[in-house]
Amino acid sequence: MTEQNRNPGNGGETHQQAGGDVPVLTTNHGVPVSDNQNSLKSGARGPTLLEDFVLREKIFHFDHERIPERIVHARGSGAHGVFEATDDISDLTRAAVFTKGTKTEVFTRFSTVAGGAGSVDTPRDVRGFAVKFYTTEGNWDLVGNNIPVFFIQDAIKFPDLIHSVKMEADRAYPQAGSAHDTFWDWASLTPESTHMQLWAMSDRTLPRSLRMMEGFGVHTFQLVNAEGKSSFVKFHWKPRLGLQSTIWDETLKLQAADNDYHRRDLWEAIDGGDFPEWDLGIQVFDKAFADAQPYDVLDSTKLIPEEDVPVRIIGTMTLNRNADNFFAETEQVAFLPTNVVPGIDFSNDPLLQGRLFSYLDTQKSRLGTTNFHQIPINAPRNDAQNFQRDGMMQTKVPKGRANYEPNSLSVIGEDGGPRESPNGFATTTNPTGPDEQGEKLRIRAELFGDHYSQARLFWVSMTDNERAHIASAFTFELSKVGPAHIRKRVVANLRNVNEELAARVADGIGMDLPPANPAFREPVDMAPSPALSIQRNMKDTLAGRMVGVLIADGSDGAEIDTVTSAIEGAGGKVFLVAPKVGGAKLADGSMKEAHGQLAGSPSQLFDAVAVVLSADGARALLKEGAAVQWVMDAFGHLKAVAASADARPLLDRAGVEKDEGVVALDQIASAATKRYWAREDGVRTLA
Ligand code: HDD
Repeated sequence: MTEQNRNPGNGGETHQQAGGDVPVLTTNHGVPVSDNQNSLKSGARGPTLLEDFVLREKIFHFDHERIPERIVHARGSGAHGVFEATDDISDLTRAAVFTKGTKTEVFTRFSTVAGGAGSVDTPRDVRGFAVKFYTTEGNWDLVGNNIPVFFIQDAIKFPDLIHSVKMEADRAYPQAGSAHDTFWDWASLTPESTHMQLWAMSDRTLPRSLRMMEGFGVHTFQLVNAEGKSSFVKFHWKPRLGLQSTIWDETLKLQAADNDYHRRDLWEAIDGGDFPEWDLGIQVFDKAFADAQPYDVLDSTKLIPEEDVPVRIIGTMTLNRNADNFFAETEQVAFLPTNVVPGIDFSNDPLLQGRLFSYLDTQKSRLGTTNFHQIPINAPRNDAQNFQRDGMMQTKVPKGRANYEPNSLSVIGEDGGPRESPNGFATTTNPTGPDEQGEKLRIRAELFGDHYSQARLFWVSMTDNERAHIASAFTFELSKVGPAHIRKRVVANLRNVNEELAARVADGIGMDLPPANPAFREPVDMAPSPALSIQRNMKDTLAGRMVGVLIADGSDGAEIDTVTSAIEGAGGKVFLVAPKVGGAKLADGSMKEAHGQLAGSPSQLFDAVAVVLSADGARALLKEGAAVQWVMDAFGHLKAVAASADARPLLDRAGVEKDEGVVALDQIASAATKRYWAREDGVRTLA
């Protein structure tokens, strides 16, 4: 316990003094500090003295607190957890992390891509999904996204993509979104980005929660078994809470209501013991399968439909502990796609190959030292042993003279240092075959020239509502693009994906349909893949969801209790909202404390709402814009609205029409698990 002490010599200010078990405050060099609040002066009103090392160290350290933020994925949230291997795949890989029953510590960081570290959580953007597995054979980093494909096929294009999507170079806006000239200029000139454009304009980039999104390793990797046999593999993370996204208007309002919406949601879930879980799945295939597809499996703008190669679940990740310190862990964690372990290997995907260089380089510049692997969050749990030495901020003290290999000093009794292992990582013989080796050319393989087939696949795999959202998203983004020739090029490109999509967008932005962009390679039609739809993969559940309950003076306590127990009984959480933060005076005169005040707790923060009001309470709230908006938005955002009979006037004022999602209070638990898609306007069935 800290004992507070008023220092009479300094205006009675508060000083905290060590005593009992409270540690003594020291400088970075361990010197005890007697006064942390007053700099050393020459007389009470005199100048501050240069010899004040306590002041200088404190301010110097502060001045250096920031490190360069990540050039992409700067804004992120991380958590610790555990991965448990649940299936025997020793026929496919010798990786120890996959030995059935093995539990491996992990650290996972989710991120947006384009915005800076201080930007918001809910722009329309791809989300990073990076997992560091601290395996017994070293760290394996699976550095993926929540979308299974990427904008480009070759890493040499990455700086162009990122320059175009980040804030524009002269004006430094927009901070975190793609709805601006430079991104669409670049994208419209890069047909290979079309498939990912559709994903980016879909609800995938508006996740309801980080806990409700899939993750993908994106590239084709290889698994290698103990006999050296390799198989191609794609990695998938499947959230136990199902997929869920927000709709656009809801997303915009969420941004206004809470810049930290996703960060807070993840933190609070873990803090409250509601640990998010994902199953890890693999799609395994061989060269014969790869050769038979109308796309190249080494092309990161393509996916493999789950209907063609089912996802086999091989383990589960549970995030069960928040970071102790954001900077030390979430900011300093350094992911490296080069971190693979024996039994996992790369493929010749040119995007992956380029990443292998980029991340090591970036971590050295970001963290300032070649010894960044010694920072606790990055350090392998099986202790690194080699002859790499010295460098800035070396924290280890290697012993002995032998810092080279081969050496023979151990024979004379001195430690000769670590030795190679026959079981160590060995690059597998490349199963893509000798035809991949050859002349040195700046070239891409033939099938990489198909830019539209999978964009078509994505479009036909969506529900009617999802397609409407994609068309609206293109329309919105292009409405923010100034030069007409860029808008035209995007639409010309979309004609190769789907004529109706192109027509809807052209109509949305008020443009005549331009001629189609010539396709480099004629697209083919693939069978729809229901696995790509969020709406089809949502779970009717209240687990991980929160219901906002609006109460006011005069509300019936019994009704509030009924609603609360129904929601909690179904695994959901209740958030009581009242006009005053102190709560509401219920019908029986008792006070009911609220979790939040109406103006600060708009309904976009919740998955469904209940309105528990007396006739007087409802009448009073008719005059409150925030209350009317609260109900109107919940209905407009396709959420269940449950209400007491006396609350009906408020629902009427908010334009709530009767449908199956508008229910009596006792129906809340089952109604709240769904979204009511039929309420959406402008949804057409696929032509
Ligand atoms: Fe990347 C960070 C994911 C292509 C270069 N990337 C970064 C992070 C994720 C991804 C999740 C944040 C990791 C964290 O939380 O710290 N990146 C991807 C995926 C890609 C991809 C799924 C394609 C399939 N990236 C990619 C390419 C390059 C980079 C082609 C460069 C050639 N990425 C970087 C980087 C970053 C990064 C500049 C910035 C900060 C960092 O590495 O640690 O090196």
